[in-house]
Amino acid sequence: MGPTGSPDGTERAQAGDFLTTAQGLRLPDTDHSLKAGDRGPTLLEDFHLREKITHFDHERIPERVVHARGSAAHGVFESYGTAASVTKAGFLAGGRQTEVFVRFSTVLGSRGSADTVRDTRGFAVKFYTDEGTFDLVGNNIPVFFIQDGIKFPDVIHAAKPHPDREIPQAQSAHDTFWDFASLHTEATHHVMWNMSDRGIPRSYRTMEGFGVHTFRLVNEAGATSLVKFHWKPAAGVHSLVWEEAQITAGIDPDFHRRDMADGIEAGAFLEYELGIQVMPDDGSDSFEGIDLLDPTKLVPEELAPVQLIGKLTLNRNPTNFFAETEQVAFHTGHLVPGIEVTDDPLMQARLFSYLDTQLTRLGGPNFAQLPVNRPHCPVNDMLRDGMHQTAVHTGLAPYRPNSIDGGKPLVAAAGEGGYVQVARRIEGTPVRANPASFDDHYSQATMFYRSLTPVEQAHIVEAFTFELGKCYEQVIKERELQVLANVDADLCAQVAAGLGLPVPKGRPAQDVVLSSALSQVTTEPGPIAGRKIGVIADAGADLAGIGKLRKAAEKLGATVLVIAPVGGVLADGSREVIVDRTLLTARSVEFDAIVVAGKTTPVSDIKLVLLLQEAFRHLKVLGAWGDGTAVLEAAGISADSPGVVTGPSAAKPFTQQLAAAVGLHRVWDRAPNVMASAVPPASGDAQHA
Ligand code: HDE
Repeated sequence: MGPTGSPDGTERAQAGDFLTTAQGLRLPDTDHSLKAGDRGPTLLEDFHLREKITHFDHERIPERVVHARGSAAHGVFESYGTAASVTKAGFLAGGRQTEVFVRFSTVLGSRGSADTVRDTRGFAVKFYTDEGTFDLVGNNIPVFFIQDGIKFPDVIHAAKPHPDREIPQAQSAHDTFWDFASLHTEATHHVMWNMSDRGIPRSYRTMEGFGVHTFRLVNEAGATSLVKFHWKPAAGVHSLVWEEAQITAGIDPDFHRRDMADGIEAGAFLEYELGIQVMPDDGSDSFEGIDLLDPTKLVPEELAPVQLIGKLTLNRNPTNFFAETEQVAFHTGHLVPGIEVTDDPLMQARLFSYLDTQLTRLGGPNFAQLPVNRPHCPVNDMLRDGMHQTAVHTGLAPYRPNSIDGGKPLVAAAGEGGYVQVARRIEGTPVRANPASFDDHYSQATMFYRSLTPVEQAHIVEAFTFELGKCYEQVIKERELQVLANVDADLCAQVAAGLGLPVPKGRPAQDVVLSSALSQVTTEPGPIAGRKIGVIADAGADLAGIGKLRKAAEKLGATVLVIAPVGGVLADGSREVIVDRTLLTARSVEFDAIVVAGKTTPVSDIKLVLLLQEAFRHLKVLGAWGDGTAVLEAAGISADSPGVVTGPSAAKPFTQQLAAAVGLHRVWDRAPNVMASAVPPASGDAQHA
C-alpha cells in the first residue's frame, strides 16, 4: 500500500471504488451538509463539509509571473550523436533516447488568456537525462528585449496590463509597453520579431525554438565551443494572419492548446530537430563581429550553419493539467556535464530567478519531488525537511563529512560524472555598465526587416500601425517612429502614414548583410500533418467523394471536418457521413483549407458567404470538386483566383493538388488583393483588380 492509499504505491490518490475522505474514511453522502434537521443550521461537527470546502478554497496556486498561459506534452528526444565532438553530455551521444516534457507558453497573458495573441512564445524543454535533468528554457524568437537581467522587471511591468484598470490583457498594444520600448532602444530587434508573423504562430507545431543565449559546450577532452541552440519544426515555420489571430482569440481562446492535444491524440505527433550553431571559444566571446554575450543579437545561419544533433517527438498528452503542466518547474540552472553557461548578463540573472520563483509558486523548496519534476536518474541529496516533504529519508547524517552513514553520499570527480565547471579566468572591477559593443541597438533589426519578403514586411508595417494606433499618448508614437527611422526609412514612412504623423529622419545601417533564413515564406510544400480541412456539404452532396478526400487527408495526418447547414448525419443509401460542424458552429479560423463537395446546392446563406470570404481573405486554400465550384461562385469567389483548387472529382489529382497547396500554408499570391482587414469581401472581379 503506497502513502497515498494506492495499492501499487503510485501517487494517484484514487484507489478503490468508494468515495472517501482524505483519510480514507468511506462516505455515505457528499451532496448534503450535516444539519440539525432538514431545515436546520449546519453542524460544526461536519468534518466532511469542512475538509471538502477547505481543500477547494486552496485549489489555486499563484500563476507564473510571466508565461502563465501555457500547455505541454511528453515526448522523446533521440540523439544523432553528431554533437559528440563538441560535448560530453551523455544524452547527446549517438543513438541515445531521453524522455522529455515540453511546455509552450505566451509571456504576457494570465492563465486564462487567449492563445493567439501577438506575443513571444516560450519553448521550454525538460530533458530527463540519466546524468540529471537538463532544462533548455527558450523562446520562439532568437533574441530578447533586454541585455541585462536586471531590466526584466521593467520590461514586464511595462508590458503587463496597466496597473490602474488591469487592461489590456495579454497584449503589447498599449501605452506603457510602447513608452518603454521607445525609450529602451535595445528592445528594438526583439520588437521587430514580435511585430512580424513570428508574433502570431499558427501552432506550436509550426514554431521554431531558440535557446537565445550563447552556451559553452565542453567535450571529453575538455575542449570548449560556444553554441546557440535551435529547434527546427518538421512542419515548417508558419503563422496566422492578424485578423484571424484576433477572431480566434474570441472564437477559440484554446486554439494552440487544442491543436497540440488533438494532434497528439490523432497520432499526428509534433516533431522538431535540435540544432546547434558552433562558434570558436577563442576568449573573445564574439564571432564575425557579433558579440555572443549580447542576447539582442543573433548569429545569421549563413555565417554559422545550424548543425542538426537530434530529434524531438511530442507523442503523449499530459494526464492531468495541474499536476504536470502547471506544476512543472523549469530552471536554467538545471545543467548536465558538457553544457555550461556563459557570462551573458541576462542568462546570469536567470540562474537566480528560476529557483527563486518556484518557492512562491509551488509553496516551498521540495518541488523537485513532484512527479513531473523528478529526475529520471538516482537522486541522493542532503536537502531535508521543508514544506510538503514527501520523501521518508533514512540515515542519520545528512551532512559531510560524516562517519555515521559510512561517509555517504560521496562526491563525484569529473571522471565519475561530477559537474566540474571548465577552467576559465574571471576578473574585473565592480561596475554597473555594458561593454561598448552592446550599444548597437539597430543594425540587426534592420537586417531582420530587410531579409523578409514584401508580404512579411507589409505585415510588420500593419502590426506597428495597429499597436501604435492603440496608444493614446502622441509623444510615445512619435518616439517609436524615431526608433523605426533608425531601422528602415521605408518602414518608418509607411507606419507614419498609417498614424497620420510626420516622418522623422534617422540613420539606418547602410551595409547590412541579409539573411534569407530569417524569412518563413517558402515555395516548397511542407507536410500537412495536424492540419484541418473543412468540407462544405449538404443532403445531396457527393458523399463518396468526401470519403475519398478523408482517406487521402488522414494518410497525411490531416483531419477532415464536414460542415453542413444543420447537424446530424448526411445519408445517401447505405453511405453515412457525420456532420462535424454546422454553419452556425463553424468559423473559418478553425480550418487551414475549405473545400466544397460536388453536388452541394449553392445557397446565399450569409454565414456560408462569410465562412468562404474569410478563408479567402486570410489567404487560405479553397477548393471544390465537380459542380461544387458553383457554391464558391455564389459566395463571390472565382474558381480561377489564386489558391483555389478544382477538379472534376475528389480523386487523387485533386487531393494531391490540395495537399500541396495546404503544405505551402498560405496563398501568398492573393495577398496584394486582400491586405489589411478593412478590404471588403472579394468579388470575382475585385480579385483580379
Ligand atoms: Fe523567463 N521566467 N526570465 N525567460 N521564462 C520564467 O519562471 C526570468 C527569459 C522563459 O513553461 C519564470 O518558472 C527573468 C529569457 C520561459 O514554465 C521566471 C529573466 C527567456 C518560461 C522567469 C527571464 C525566458 C519562463 C516564471 C531575465 C528565453 C516559462 C515562472 C533575467 C530564452 C517556463 C517560472 C515554463 C519563465 C524569469 C528571461 C524564457 C519569473 C528574471 C531570456 C519559456 O522565473
